[in-house]
Amino acid sequence: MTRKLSIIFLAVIAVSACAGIAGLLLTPDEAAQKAALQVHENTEYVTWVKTPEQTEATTPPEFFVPEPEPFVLPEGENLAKGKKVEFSGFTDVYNGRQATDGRDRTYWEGEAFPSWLSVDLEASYNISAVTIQIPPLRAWGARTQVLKVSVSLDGENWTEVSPETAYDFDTKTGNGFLIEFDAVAAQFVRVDIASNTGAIGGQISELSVFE
Ligand SMILES: [Ca+2]
Repeated sequence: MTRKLSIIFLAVIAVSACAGIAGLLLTPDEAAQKAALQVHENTEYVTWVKTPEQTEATTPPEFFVPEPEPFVLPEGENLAKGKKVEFSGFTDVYNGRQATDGRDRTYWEGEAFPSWLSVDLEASYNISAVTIQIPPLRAWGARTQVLKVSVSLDGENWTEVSPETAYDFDTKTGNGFLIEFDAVAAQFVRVDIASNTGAIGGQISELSVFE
């Protein structure tokens, strides 16, 4: 390499180094502006929007999802809690036993319509109310179940105490219903579900029975 070429080469290196150092010495604002300009050069159709001034995080009203309302059980002992059940069938792991386990997030789901589930109270009681719940969770969208309630002393001969009715389950109203009727002696309580807009079968997370 000739002396002249060596000088030119060293000059190029020096200029490049100075440019690099100048880039490193940009203030944060200058660096951000430079980065934005580079993006702008590479994206012809980008629309730049200035972010609004705000002092705290905000959520648009249409994005707000209210907390589920708690479902309040009647006073008194739930005679069905922990008691044996029989049922028409079940889906996946959603066995009927989960309808009387005392936990409102575990549930029974029938595999087809009509679905039915009954509980044996193990003794006769003068009962006057049942509650039917599904899990009180946001993920459970609103649904309508058409169902009726019957009672029995022997598990074979049934008396209807609440006629077939459409119940609109919604987390806004606790995802549960209290069904009251004239007091009647019964050892068995059965729920027949004719349809459910939210699943392929009936769904109950807790069937509770009260005197
Ligand atoms: Ca349960």
